[in-house]
Amino acid sequence: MRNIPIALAGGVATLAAGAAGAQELNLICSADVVVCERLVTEFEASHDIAVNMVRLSSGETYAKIRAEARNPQTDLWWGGTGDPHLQAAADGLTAEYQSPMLEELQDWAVRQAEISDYRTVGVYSGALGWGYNTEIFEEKGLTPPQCWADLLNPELAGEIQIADPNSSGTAYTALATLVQIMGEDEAFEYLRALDANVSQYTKSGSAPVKAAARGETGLGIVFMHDAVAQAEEGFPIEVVAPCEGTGYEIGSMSLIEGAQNPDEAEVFYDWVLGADVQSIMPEAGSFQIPSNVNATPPEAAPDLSEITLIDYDFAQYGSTERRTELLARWDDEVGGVGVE
Ligand code: S7P
Repeated sequence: MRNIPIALAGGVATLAAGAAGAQELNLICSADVVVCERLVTEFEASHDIAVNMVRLSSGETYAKIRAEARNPQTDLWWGGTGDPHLQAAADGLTAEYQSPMLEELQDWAVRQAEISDYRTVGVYSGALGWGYNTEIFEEKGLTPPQCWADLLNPELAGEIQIADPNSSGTAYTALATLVQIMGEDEAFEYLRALDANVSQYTKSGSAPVKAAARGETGLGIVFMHDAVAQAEEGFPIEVVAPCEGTGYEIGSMSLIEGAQNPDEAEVFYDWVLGADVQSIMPEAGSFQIPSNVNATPPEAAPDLSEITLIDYDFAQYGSTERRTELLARWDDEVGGVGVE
């Protein structure tokens, strides 16, 4: 990983920066920081390209790329939920690219490319649900919720965390999922009622279940694979797929329009779609379903064929109009100040 220059009194020091003129890549990674760092390490070990990586949540990345549209500082955006990638594509913020690796990908990953005119592509998939701390629930005599409706139980007051959908792709997926299951007005009525049980709207999507794992809250609404990651680490977390059905993500990747290092970005893009690379993700605590048909899905990954999945409308909920409208309504009617 290339180190960033640090401003010091009297000058600028650079810690172990790459040689002048060396190839480099500016990457934003929107998945868990552990897998982001693992990918960078593997890539740098096999390529002569230094990677400057920043981990940002999906909604934050969209906002940054949009703000930098006239002078892009990012070359490639890997991971994070598909909706903001689709919005960036529709806004012309990401570049068209048809990777030779497309022929190795699952249909859902290719469809993500097709609906964006090849300005994004699917890299993994996973369903939304929650994880709860079995010890806290037992100690307090709480009934483990199995359905979205159960989360409104008054006995769960202050026990639930979910992220802020402005910064977090996970929380936006939850918002869009509830709208698709219940209808828009009913979903906002539900979210206002849920607010009574929510102790905190976090900035990052997986933070709620990390807090539940450490006993800071009872339950976190997250992608099920992020709850699995905590259970695999040995924390007392039980993973739930909501009984009414649930939404899912197609985690995506996009090249930035006007990138300073487009060739290096394409090298990483093709490499990270490879079966071998996708198969190492579980070693870094990442339990999504990989998009390469030849990659080995993690044994601990939730089995999507056993979960009632809604027919998530990615084109509609990834569109600028719908995403902007839903986020504005969430700000008006539910609110929340992002922390962490
Ligand atoms: O941790 C993996 C993961 O859940 O993180 C991504 C998530 O959207 C990033 O976090 P935010 O909710 O904070 O945006 C998912 O794409 C991925 O599966």
